[in-house]
Amino acid sequence: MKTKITISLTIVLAMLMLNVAKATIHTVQVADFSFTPSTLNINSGDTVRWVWVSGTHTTTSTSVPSGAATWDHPMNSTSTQFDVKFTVVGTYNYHCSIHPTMMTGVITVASTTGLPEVKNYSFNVKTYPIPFTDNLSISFTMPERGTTTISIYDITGKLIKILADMEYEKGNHIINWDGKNENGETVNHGLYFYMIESKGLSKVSGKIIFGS
Ligand SMILES: [Cu+2]
Repeated sequence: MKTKITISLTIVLAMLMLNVAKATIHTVQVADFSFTPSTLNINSGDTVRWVWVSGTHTTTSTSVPSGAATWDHPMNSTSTQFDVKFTVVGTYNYHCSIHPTMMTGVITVASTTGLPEVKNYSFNVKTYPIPFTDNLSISFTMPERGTTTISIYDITGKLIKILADMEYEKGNHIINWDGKNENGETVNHGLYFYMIESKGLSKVSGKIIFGS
């Protein structure tokens, strides 16, 4: 039983963490008559993948930062996918050369240099007491100011409670969970986990035990 719970938790954690590892390919759907999403904010080193959905179009750069490569590629039933890896920071405008006024898109590429170690930042999370019965404290450290979501999930990966979704200053913080879900009901005793996600920084999670 204990092994089973541990395996389930590991799978759930892995599923939640997957977003971080997979964040380097961004898909844009090409259809009549739009790029979706038309605006993308990505990091240097990320890839944008245009995927054909319908019609006859192109993805064609309009303006790119100095030093960056341009592109012009058909998107139709025989050319359904096209990747560009972005390594030069700046703003890229692109369009469909067949529908230049209707179909446009913007990609903004941000630098990641200087922040690589922060990407896997652990937030120095500590939870106490273990186990907790009526109030759990989660302490964490922000390496820099950032918009951060702190949530509680159950063993199946179901969201139980969003504790915070706000801007935190650099430094130490403590947030509490009273064992209640979004409806204010006290949840069953058992294994849960917290997740701390800060845009552009990192995403971490760990287990907590509610009740003995
Ligand atoms: Cu088009």
